[in-house]
Amino acid sequence: MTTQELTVQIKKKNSFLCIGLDVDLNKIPKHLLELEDPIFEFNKAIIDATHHLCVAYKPNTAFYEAYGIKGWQALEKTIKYLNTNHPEIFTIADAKRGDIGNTSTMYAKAFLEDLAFDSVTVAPYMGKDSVEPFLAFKNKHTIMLALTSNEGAFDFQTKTVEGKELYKQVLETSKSWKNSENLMYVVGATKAEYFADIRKIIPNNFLLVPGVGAQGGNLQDVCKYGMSENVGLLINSSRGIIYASTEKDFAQAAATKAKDLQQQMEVVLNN
Ligand code: OMP
Repeated sequence: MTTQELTVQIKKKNSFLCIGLDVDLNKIPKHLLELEDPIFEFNKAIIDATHHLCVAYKPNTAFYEAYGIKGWQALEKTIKYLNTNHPEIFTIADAKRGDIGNTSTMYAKAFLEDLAFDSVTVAPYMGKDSVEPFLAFKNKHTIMLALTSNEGAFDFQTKTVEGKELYKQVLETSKSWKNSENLMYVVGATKAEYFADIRKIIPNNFLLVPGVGAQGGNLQDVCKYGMSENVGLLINSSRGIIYASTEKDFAQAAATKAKDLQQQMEVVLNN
């Protein structure tokens, strides 16, 4: 999917919501555990109830890898379900990969070719040759960590290196990489005060913004400082939406939470 197509979907749905599919078998409704594939059944019910309210889904691969082969199969079924029934929805494999080029190529194939996600999250620590293999995929996107939502972001990302904060070096340096038009960046919603500075460096790239909901980030502040001309934001909430209820009404409860965020986004878009 191209970023232009993504922006069209955002305007059509009045939403730039991304729903995180971080499935934890200890948190999903108990009646699903009796089914053959509880993870997929949970995702399918959430997708069926919320697809009209969001433009993206983001399964974090940790929540699938933790369950071994069954988890990976559930991830495969989930992405196939999305690509078959909702091809207009942007999909993110939140895997935070990155390695020497030869290995990164295989990671990129796994997520962008075999599983056929639209994008994958990548850590920038190993530099240009670890990220460019992901960028080589046409109409696919590499979402690179810039300023993350957690406390540990202050350990390295905001430290000054050669006169500039490290996350700013990451943004600036990556602009010169081959196929850098395929880059998006992760910026945490918990760091809204940084968005204005970030937009000075990358005015138009899409930003994946996790941290709204369970981590306490503020949607309005992110929009005020982070929105670009083409909207340029995908705001993610995982636990805040998918675990709204642990009873049989879980999918409906998730839809109610998603609608609440979508309506706030609609107000922002109409202003
Ligand atoms: P909730 O806090 O439940 O909404 O989940 C947030 C999701 O976004 C999880 O899958 C995290 O791993 C992911 N995430 C962050 O929370 N912070 C970041 O800085 C980056 C990510 C991410 O790359 O998506």
